[in-house]
Amino acid sequence: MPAAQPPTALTIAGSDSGGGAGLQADLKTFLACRVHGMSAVTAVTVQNSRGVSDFVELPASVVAAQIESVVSDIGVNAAKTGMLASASIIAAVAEVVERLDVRPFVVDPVAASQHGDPLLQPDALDALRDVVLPRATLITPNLGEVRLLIGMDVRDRAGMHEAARALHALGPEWVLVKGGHLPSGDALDVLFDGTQFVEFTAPRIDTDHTHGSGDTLAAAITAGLARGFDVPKAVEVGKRFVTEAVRGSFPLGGGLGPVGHFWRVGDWP
Ligand code: PXL
Repeated sequence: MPAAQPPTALTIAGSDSGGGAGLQADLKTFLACRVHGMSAVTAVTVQNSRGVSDFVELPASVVAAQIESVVSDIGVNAAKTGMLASASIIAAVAEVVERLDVRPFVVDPVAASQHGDPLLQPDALDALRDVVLPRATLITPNLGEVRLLIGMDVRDRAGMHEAARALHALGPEWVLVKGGHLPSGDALDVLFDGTQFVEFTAPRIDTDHTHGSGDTLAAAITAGLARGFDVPKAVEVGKRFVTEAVRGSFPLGGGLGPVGHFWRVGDWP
C-alpha cells in the first residue's frame, strides 16, 4: 500500500547551477525536513562557487503557471520565495498567490548573492516591497536587505527591533530580522508580530562556506509551517536546522562552499 501523502512545500525561486543556494538548497532542505518539495522556477543563474556570471529570467506567465499547476492538483501546505528577479515576475507571483490563497507564504527578499552579484533588477525592489511583502506570513530579511527595503542602517540589537517595527508596518504578519552580519557575539535574529519580540541566538560558527544559508533557513521554516507548526515554532526549528547545516558546511570549488544538508540525511545504502 502506498504511504500517505506527506506535507507539501513549494519554492518560487531561481536555479543555482552550483547547487548550493536557490531552489536547489530549498529542495534539499525540504527533503531533509521530510516534506515533499516542489518548485516554480523564476530564473536560471549561471553560477559556481566563485559567483554568478549570468542569469536569464523565465516569462512571468510561466512562473505563475507553475504555481497554479501544483496548487490546483497537488496542493501546497506552505510556500516560500527566493530570487524573484524582476518586477513582472513579482507582479505575476503576487497575483497568483493572492488569487489561489497560497499560505503560509514566506518571503525571503533576496536581492544579491553572497558575492554581491545582483539577483533582482533594480526597478523590482519597489514591487517586492509594495506587492509581495504585504501578502507575506513571514519575511526573512538580512541586514543588507533591510537597508535596501527601508533604508535603515542596522548596527545593533536596538536597531534590529526598530527595523522589525518598520518592516512590519509594510504589511507582513511576521518579520524575522536576521542579524548574522552584525560584527560580534552570538548570531541574533529578532522575530516580531507587531506586538511581541522573540529573540533567537545561535553560536557563531567560524566558516566562510555559508553559501545558501539564508535560503536554507527560509526553506526549513517553510517546511515547519507545512507540517503545521506556528511561526515561532517553525522559526525555532528552522534556526536549529540551519545552524547544523552551517556546522556541516564544506569547501567546494575555488570560492565559497555551501552549507551542508547531509547532517539530516542518513547513510545509504
Ligand atoms: O542565497 C540567495 C540566492 C538565492 N537564489 C539564487 C542564488 C542565491 C545566491 O547565490 O544564486 C538562485
